[in-house]
Amino acid sequence: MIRRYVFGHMIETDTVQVKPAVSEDRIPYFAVDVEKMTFTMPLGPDDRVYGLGENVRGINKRGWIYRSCATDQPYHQEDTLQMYSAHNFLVVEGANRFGLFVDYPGIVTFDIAYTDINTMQIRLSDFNADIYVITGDSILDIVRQFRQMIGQSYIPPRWAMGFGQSRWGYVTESDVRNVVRRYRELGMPLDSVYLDIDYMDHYKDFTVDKERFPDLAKLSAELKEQGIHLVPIIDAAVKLEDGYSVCDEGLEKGYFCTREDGEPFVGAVWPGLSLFPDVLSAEARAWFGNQYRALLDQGIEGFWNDMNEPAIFYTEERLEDTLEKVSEYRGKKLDLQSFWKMMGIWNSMHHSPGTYREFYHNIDGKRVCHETVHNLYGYNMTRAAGEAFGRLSPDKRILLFSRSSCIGMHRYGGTWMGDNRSWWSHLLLNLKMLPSLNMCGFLFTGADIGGFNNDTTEDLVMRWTELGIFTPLMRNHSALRTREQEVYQFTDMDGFRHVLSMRYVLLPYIYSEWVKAALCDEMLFRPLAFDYPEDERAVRIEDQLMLGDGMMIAPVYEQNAVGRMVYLPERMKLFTFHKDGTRDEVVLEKGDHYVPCALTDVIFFVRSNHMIPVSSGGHCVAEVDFDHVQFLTFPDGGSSEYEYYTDDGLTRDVKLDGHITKYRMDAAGAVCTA
Ligand code: MIG
Repeated sequence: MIRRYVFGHMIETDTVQVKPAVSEDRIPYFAVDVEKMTFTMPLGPDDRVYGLGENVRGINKRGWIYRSCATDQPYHQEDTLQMYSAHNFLVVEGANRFGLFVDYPGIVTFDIAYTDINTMQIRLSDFNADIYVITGDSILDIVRQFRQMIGQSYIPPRWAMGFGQSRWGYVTESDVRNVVRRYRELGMPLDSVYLDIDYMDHYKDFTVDKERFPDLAKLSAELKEQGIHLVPIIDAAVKLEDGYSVCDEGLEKGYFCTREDGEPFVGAVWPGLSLFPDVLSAEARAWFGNQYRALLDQGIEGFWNDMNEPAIFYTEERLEDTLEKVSEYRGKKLDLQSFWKMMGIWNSMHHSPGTYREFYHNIDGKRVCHETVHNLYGYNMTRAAGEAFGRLSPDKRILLFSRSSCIGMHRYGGTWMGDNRSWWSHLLLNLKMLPSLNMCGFLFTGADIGGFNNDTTEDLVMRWTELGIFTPLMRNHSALRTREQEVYQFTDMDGFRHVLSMRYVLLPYIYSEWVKAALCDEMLFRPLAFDYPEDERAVRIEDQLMLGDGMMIAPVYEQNAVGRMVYLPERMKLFTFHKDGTRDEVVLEKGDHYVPCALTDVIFFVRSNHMIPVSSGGHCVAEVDFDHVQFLTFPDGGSSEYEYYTDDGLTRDVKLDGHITKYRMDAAGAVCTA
C-alpha cells in the first residue's frame, strides 16, 4: 500500500507517474518538525536501511550521512556525503518495514544513525515535498510497488550490453580505429568504442572536429560492419560563441538559464565560457533534444551525457570576487590562520555550491532559482534526449546514459557511477551500488571498469572485468594521463580473452533477466537480505549479490587473493570457468565456504533446481545466437521451468507477449521446451 503525504507546494518533478490520493492521516513512523524541516524516527538496534541509489558505503546504509545534492565528485570515498545523483528512495527493515520516497527537487540530507546511532533524520531545504510511505509483505514487494509508481525503466538496444572500450584521450579517428584493430586482432569481443570530449570541435556539443574526424558518418558505417558502435559524449554546457548555431539559436529563443536580471547565465566548463540549456522548460527541452539529430544523422546510435549536475568550474563573477578577496592578503604578513583562510577562499571558487543560487530556470513561465530544483538538471537533460529519440528514432532503441540523475530519469536512460578510482575499494563499491540503484529504477548501470582516475594494475582490471561481465553497462574507461588500461596494454591476453568472452556466453541469461526486470518492475541485482530475509547471516552479507532468478555472484575484490569466503544461503552449485576452456561444477551445502578463484577464473553460483541459458559466445552481440541457447543447470531432485525472453534487440515496443520461450528441466537435468 502506498500513502502520499503533501507538505507545502512541491515543484513538480514528474518522477511519480501514478499518484495516489493524498492521505489525510499523519505520516506514520516519523515525528515531523516543520520549523527545522525534519522527519525523525528512532531506529532499533537491528533495523537496516536500504536504498539511496548511487552513494558511498554499504548496501545497508546505516551509519552515515548522505546528501542528495548532485555533485561532480571525482574524489569520492568513505567520507563523501554527496554523489553525482539524487536518489531519495529507501526501505527500512526491522521492527517496522516500509519504503520511503521523498519526492523533492532540492537538497535533502539523510542522516541515517550518524548524529545519533539510534535515530534516522531526514532534512529538507524547504518544506515543499511529497512524501510517500509504502508498506508491503517484503522488501521486494515494497520496491515493486515503488517502481510501478515511477514508471518503467529504460531499455537500451541489446548491442549496448556488449563490452565497450573508452578512454578520455582518444583524440583522432586513427586512435579509434587502433582500439578496434587491437581487439579484433587478438580475437577479443568488443561492441562499442566511446568518444570523449576530444571528438568535438572546441568542445562544442553536436559538432565534430573535421581534422580529427574528417568523416564521422563513414567511420561509423565502417565500424558497424565490424560490429562496433561509436558512442559520443554530450556535455551539458553549450559553448558561448558567436556563429555557433546551438548557441545563437538558444540565445535567440531564450532557451538558456538566466541570471536574476534575466540575462543569460554564463559559467566556465570545458568549452570555456558556456551557457546552460534550460532543460526544465518543456520547450527548451524539446529544442535541446532535437540537437542530437546532428549525430543520429551520421549513424550514431548511442550517447553518454556528462557534466550535468551541472558541473561548473567557475563563473567570471566568482573569479573576480575571489581574486579581489585573495588580493587583500597581498603584502600582509600571513600567519598560518589567515593563510588557510585565504586558501579556503581560493578553493571555494571551483564547483562552488553558491553558484547554484546565481541562476534561474523558466518553469511554466515562472522564474525558479536553480538551487531549489538543482537535482532535476541531469534528469531533464537526459529526458530531453530520451524524448527526442522517441520522435527521431521511433523504431529503434538508442543507447543513452547519464552521469547525473534523479529518480524519474530511469525512464529515459541509464547511469554510470561517475569518476571512480583505480582502487580495489571502488571495485567493491561498484558491487554495493548495483542493488541500491536497481531499487530506484536504474537497471542499466555499471562503473568504469579498471577505475577512471589513478593508475590501474593488470590484476585490478582483470578482477574488475570479472564483475563487469555481469553488469548491464560493461565499459572499460579511464582518465587522461592515467596509465592506459585497454586490456591489450597488459600481459595475459588469454586471460582477458577468456573473461571478456564469458560476458557473451552469459548474455542470453543477462538480457532475458534484464528485460523481464524492466518490464515487471523487478530488481536485477538483489542483496541476499531481500531473497533470504529469515537468514540472519544472509541479511548481513555485503559482498555477494543475487543476479536474476537463478544466480548468485561473489567476485574477488582483494588484490593478490586467489579465492574468497562465500556464504551460501542455500545449497547451490558453484561454476568455475578456467581460462584453458575447462570448467568445474561443484555442489556446495548451505553455509560458509572458501572458494578458490585464480586471477583469470570466472565464478558464480546457480541455485538449486535452476537453469541458466547461455550461448557459445561471439565477438560482438550480433554474433551471439540468442535463439539456440544451451543451459547451465543445477538439477537437485525437482523439476523447474525457465521463462526465456528474447527479441531482436532493437525494437522499441518491448513486451513479454510473444517473446517468451518456456523451458523445462527434469530431475535428471534434461532441458526441453515446455
Ligand atoms: O571533468 O569528458 O565523468 O567520464 O571522461 C571531467 C572527460 C569530464 C567526466 C566524466 C568522464 C569523462 C571526463 N569528464
